[in-house]
Parts: sequence; structure tokens; C-alpha cells
Amino acid sequence: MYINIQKPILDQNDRLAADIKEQARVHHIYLLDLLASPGAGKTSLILATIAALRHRYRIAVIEGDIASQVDAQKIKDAGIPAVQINTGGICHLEARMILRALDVLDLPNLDMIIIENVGNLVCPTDFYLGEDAKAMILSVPEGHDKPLKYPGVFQVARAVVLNKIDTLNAFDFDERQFAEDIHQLNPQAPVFPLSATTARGLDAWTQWLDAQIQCKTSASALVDSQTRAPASSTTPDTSPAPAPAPPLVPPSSSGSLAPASSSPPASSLAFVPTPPFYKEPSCSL
Ligand SMILES: Nc1nc2c(ncn2[C@@H]2O[C@H](COP(=O)(O)OP(=O)(O)OP(=O)(O)O)[C@@H](O)[C@H]2O)c(=O)[nH]1
Ligand SMILES: [Mg+2]
Repeated sequence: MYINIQKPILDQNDRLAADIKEQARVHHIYLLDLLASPGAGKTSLILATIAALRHRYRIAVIEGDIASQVDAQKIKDAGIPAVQINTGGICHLEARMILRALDVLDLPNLDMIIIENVGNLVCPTDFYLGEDAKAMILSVPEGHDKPLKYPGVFQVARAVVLNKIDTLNAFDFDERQFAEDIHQLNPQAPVFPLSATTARGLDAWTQWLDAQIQCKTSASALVDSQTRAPASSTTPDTSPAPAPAPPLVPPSSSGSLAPASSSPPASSLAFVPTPPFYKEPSCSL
């Protein structure tokens, strides 16, 4: 006899995730799910991202950990709303947990929610949380072979961050091999080499994220305008044509972004990322 418990669990999760997606759509909130192993720098990247984008977007964070309030406290100390979920041993977040966190967040006054998933390279892969994108963070000390050993988590990611590049000299990390392996597994995913703690390379990541948020906002506005369109009527409509919906393109990277941070530009990295290692921000929603 064969009992498959995975499918019903994932089906139920997907139904709840659809609720999350709908709430995010209604409130025009961009949802980002960050995946990585323990200590790869998820919280550090969230704090650096908040510092870069907080004057442009209203941000909240949902922290997933087996235990403790440590990460949520760090976010709150930065003046950003944070909800800590303790899974009590479960190695990933599930949609039912995120729904409870949404209940205590002020959704009408948010533009982006960043979810820090439980540190794990396997468990979170299959669980859809209603997010707009999953992003995967690998850090240099973990080694360049991780994409080949844990392919699933790199394949579900819309973007891949290589964190802790300030430590490249201390490890035998083969960035060229890493780039090739990511490209084989997930050719569409841009890769952002950066250091969350020194902010080196951070601009390319935040510009990509900014473009993704703009895409979502434009798409939500388009859906809203269609939803509000009057039903067809027998009397001719003499009212002026509605303004066209905003185009589904990202803002140009000049002018519309937040003022440049004090971090050095990506081109000053210790190694020079070349395609497919780095791709221009794109609107891929
Ligand atoms: N050198 C260096 N250290 C970093 C960088 N990013 C994070 N760290 C350090 O790595 C350690 C772990 O960082 P966290 O941001 O807590 O990692 P995390 O993935 O959130 O960890 P968990 O939530 O415990 O899974 C901390 O000591 C950070 O200061 C980086 O870019 N360079
Ligand atoms: Mg953390």
C-alpha cells in the first residue's frame, strides 16, 4: 500500500497561498520570499535592503525561525514592523503561518513584505506562500558546489544573490563555475554578487527589486482598472475613454530610483561579473 501525504499537504497549502496572493493584490503589496541556509545572511540582506528602499516603500518583514525572536527584534530595532513566526521544529514556512502574520500587519499601509524563510536549502522549496518571487541567497563560505547539490532551491528562485563577496579571498570559491551552474539550472535568474554588510554590489540588487515592485504596482493597477470597467450596456457610452493603464515596464534605472547609496558601484567588485553572472534589472512578473 502506498500513501502519498505530500500532495494533499501541498494542495491545501496552495489553496491558502491563493488567499495570501489575493490579499497582496488587493493592497498592492509586493511579497518577496527569501531562502538560504542558516547564517547565509538573510537578515543582514533584509536590513541592507530596508536601508536602501525604506524612503521609497513602506516595508514590513515576516521572520521565520525554529525558535527565538532574535531576527524580528533586529528588524524592529531598525524601526520596521516585524512579525516573528516560530515553527517549533518545522524547517520551512507554510501559507497558513503567513496568513496569521498578515492578520497583525497593517496591510493598507504597506508596499512590500519581505519573508525570511527558515534557514534550509531543501524544505522551503515546495511551499508556495503566495509570493511574487522567491530569491535564493548563497554565501561564499558555503562553497560554489551548492547549486549542483541542492538544485531545487536554485531552480525555484527568480533571482540568486551571492552574499559575503568580501570573503572571496579567504575561500576557494570558483565564481565562474558557480555562474555556469546557476545558468544551467535556471537560465532566467539574474545573479547578484554582493556583500550585505559592506553594501558592495547592493545597488544592482535593490534596483532589480525596485523594478519588480514597480511591475507589480503597474499590473495591480491594470487589473483594478479592468475590474472597475462598466459592464456592457445597451445604451452607447458617451463618456471619455479611460486613461490607458500604465505600461508594464520598469522605471528607467536613472532618475526614478532612490538616491545612490554611499556603497561603491557594482563595477568595483573584486571580480568583474560578466553575463550570465549579472543581468540588467528586468520586469519579469
Ligand atoms: N563578512 C560578511 N559577513 C556577513 C555578510 N552578511 C552577513 N554576514 C554575517 O553572517 C552572520 C549571519 O548573518 P545573518 O544575516 O544573521 O544570517 P541569516 O541567514 O539571517 O541567519 P539565520 O536567520 O540564523 O538563518 C552574521 O555574523 C553576519 O554579520 C557579508 O556580506 N559579509
Ligand atoms: Mg536571520
